[in-house]
Amino acid sequence: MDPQELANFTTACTSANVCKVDDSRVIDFFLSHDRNRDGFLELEDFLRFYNQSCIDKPHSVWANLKYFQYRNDFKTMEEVN
Ligand SMILES: [Ca+2]
Repeated sequence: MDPQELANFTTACTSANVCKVDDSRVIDFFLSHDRNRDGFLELEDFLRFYNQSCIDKPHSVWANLKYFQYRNDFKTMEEVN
């Protein structure tokens, strides 16, 4: 995932304004989670972030899942309709 993709993901996860690539959330995220500093977030980095987020801020993780149409049983709304 590159910074633009993270900005798009952040926009998709929130109902706030559009997140731009130069948003401090994007910059700070890459500073904290792009372990090999290549400008891309590897799947392992992304999963590590979400794993820790499940512990630190579960309400945010549930909200993210909800935005992507996942129910509390991890089924998508598409699956059950
Ligand atoms: Ca990287």
